[in-house]
Amino acid sequence: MKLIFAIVNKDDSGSVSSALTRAGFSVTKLATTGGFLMAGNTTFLMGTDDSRVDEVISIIEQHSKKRSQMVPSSTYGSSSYASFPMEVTVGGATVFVTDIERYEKL
Ligand code: 2BA
Repeated sequence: MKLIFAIVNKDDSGSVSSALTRAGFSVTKLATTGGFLMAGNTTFLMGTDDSRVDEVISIIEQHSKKRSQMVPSSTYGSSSYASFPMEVTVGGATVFVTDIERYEKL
């Protein structure tokens, strides 16, 4: 069994959540904040069989869009007084898959 953490843009979270639920996965959504942009995103927590991990990743991929976002260059630690907006690409999704040692529903 695997535990999947998937960080997605909050604008995609409704669509990702519905698609995963429709496909029969149990999902927990956490409201999280990215350390770089300090913007809200959503982290999904899912426990599933090893054989279904690729299916989860494929669903998340289908429903997570890449976005360009402008950030002040001071976010990069610039020492200049002037702050120039710079473009970063966010998403589609960042996914971590870990082994579950023990799983209980009590
Ligand atoms: P944030 O940390 O707010 O990062 C938003 C986007 O800013 C990132 O998009 C990336 O394009 C850019 N970025 C992040 N750190 C940077 C840096 N030190 N220098 C330059 N650009 C940087 P994504 O890579 O798609 O990440 C989206 C969100 O996923 C992140 O939000 C963070 O919440 C999470 N995330 C991404 N990689 C992670 C990791 N290795 N561990 C934990 N969380 C991660």
